[in-house]
Amino acid sequence: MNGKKRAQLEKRAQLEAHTKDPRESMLTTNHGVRINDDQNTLKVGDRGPSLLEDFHFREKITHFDHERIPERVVHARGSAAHGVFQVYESLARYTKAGFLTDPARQTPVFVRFSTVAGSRGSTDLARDVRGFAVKFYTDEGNFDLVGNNMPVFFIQDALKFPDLIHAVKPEPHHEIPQAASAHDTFWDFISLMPESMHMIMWLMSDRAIPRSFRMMEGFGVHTFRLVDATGTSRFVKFHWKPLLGVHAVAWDEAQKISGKDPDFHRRDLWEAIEGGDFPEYELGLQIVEESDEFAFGFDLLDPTKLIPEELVPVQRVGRLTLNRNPDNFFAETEQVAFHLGNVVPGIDFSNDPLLQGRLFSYTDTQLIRLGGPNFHEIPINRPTAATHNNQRDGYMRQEIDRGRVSYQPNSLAGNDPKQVPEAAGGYVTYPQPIEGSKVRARGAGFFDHYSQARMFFQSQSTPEKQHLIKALRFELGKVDAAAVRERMIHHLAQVDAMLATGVARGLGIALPKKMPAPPNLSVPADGNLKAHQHRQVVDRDVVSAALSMTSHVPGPIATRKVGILVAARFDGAGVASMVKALAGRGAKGLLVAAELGEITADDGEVYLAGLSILTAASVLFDAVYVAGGEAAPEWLAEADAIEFVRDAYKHCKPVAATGEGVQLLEAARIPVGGPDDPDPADDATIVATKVTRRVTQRFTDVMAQHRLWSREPELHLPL
Ligand code: HDD
Repeated sequence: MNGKKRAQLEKRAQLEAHTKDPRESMLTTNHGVRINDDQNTLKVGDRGPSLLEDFHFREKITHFDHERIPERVVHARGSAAHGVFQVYESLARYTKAGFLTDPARQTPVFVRFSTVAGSRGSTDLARDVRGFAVKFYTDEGNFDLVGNNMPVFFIQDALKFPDLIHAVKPEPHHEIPQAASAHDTFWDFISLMPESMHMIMWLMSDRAIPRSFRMMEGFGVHTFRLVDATGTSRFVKFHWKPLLGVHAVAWDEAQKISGKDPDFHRRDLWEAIEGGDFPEYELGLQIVEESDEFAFGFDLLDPTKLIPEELVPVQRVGRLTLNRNPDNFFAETEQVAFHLGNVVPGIDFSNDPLLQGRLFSYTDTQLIRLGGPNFHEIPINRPTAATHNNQRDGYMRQEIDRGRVSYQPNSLAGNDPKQVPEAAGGYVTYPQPIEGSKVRARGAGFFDHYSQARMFFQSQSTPEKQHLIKALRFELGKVDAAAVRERMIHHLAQVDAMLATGVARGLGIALPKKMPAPPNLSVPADGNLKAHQHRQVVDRDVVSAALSMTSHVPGPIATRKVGILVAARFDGAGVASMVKALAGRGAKGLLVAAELGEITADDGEVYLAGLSILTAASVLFDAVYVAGGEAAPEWLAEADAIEFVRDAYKHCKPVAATGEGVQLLEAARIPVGGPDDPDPADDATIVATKVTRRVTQRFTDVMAQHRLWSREPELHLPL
């Protein structure tokens, strides 16, 4: 939060306190009795003992003892924000949903981002899938789009979800490790689940360590249906495209951020919204006509497959803006209850077996988590659309239902509330014709587990491939069971030879000459696994540019943070013009000094250093600038300062230094470049004797590339 905004908020709070009815400031029990002493329990004499009749003490402690509710079994760690959604133009050609057909309508939303595996208090920077759950409070009822930041999932059938989660959660005997998939039970399970391979590619990629919730894509994952006013249904995949581009941090950085600021993503979201930098995403649709259901080499119902954007383009149809932080974390972020079954007329389900299973799980989980069937009455879950029905009672019922009639049909209350005809907005399920035998089986098109994994890997840029290989080396390197590691290498060899070789080499495993077929525990309906297993759904060398983060428009540098190292008597004019240039492009320069507090520049100007080399590290910034000044060489004796710039360089961030500040880069053995180097993609640092327009221009231009991944040393893998 900037100083001005904070001052405004404090002033508002003071004003509110001043204008409040004095009775509202009185401390009371939950039953309204005014409390005279909240410092001492009731005792016999001032040295006790305490008395059981102290109703104020008993009430306060009892409430405190019951303050916690069970955390979510998955996605426990979350951060959320309020906002609005508005469609650009009517989508009546696809759907009758009011919020998608009326461009004048602003639909309120509540969005919760999360990690999957960790507990409520775990680090934001775990390598993990991020939840991206959106509740639209539409005029026709709540619609929940409960997605992730990856477009596919680990498993094809919801029956396997508890197994997946048991495997990834901390191991049950010693509850280790927290918020990490790098352990035996996760990889044991995965090595026996070939259907996970595509998702594993995503999880091992940098998508699993986003720079910010504001800079990651979202996906509804499953194929859904849109139904128009004539009753025509089309298949749809939902996407969210962030306007700030799609960005990640480096794995080494993620691990360090987890120590320096485990709330990094939560803080980033909160501060951006407080500062008026509202995160924005466009809603994207991939529409597939019913007649094209079988036009793809894979099954649209298989949640381990995506539809390449090159085959079906993503149409950007509306904008989501997050513009308000929650007032209370527990009341809103913790108590919000999402459910895929919350749909509105015009949106319907497909038969994806994962989706179908989820339709059961979400309400079920809210019942235990929120303690009863009335969680829809909690303010954050309450629809803005009116509700009337004959459901009654239950724990914590808020509504005072009137009258004696709570059944339908009835004549005593005029048959109220009445069923609603479709023409008046009644929800009618799409009448999909179905025929078949009852079987425990999967569609024949579900059995190619490697082609899209390969497509993903081969679509990555060289640095992204390297990161993926290193991530697998890291994760499998933490696995003790040798057989599990080897089994994974067999799978990776089905995906891509370079990938398998690269990982095997890091693990010190020789690639076996003959790869045994990886295990496949699921069997197709016809029982003939072989017939389906190696069917290529995507040509061997197909790439989809959209899968690489580097192919996305990088987005502006607005809201990016630059750590400016300053020592006593620093180059005031230089720092001022650097901060101004950054502000000109919406970025923020923040002073980091040896100690917190006032620091005087060489021109006598006094600045406030809000961060010190002890409280900040370069992993918390997007770029680094070392200011000149006569005391700048004092940084050379400071190991933390050397690490500050060395890490920034290692994490491929833009680094600049001027005047005496350059000495720190030299001491850190960082290659230095000049502001006049012709190639803006140059991976060297920017150094100059003083800050000029050319320096600030060059620095902000390099920042616009966000990361100079080309700076990374290559793995040099043989094929
Ligand atoms: Fe789930 C929470 C996303 C498969 C069962 N899930 C949950 C949340 C997200 C997702 C974003 C957090 C919602 C929030 O912020 O409160 N889940 C997914 C996606 C999946 C998926 C994108 C696959 C495409 N989930 C999945 C399956 C099952 C569940 C197959 C069970 C059969 N998920 C749950 C749950 C949770 C949940 C246990 C825990 C807390 C909650 O629902 O409200 O019901």
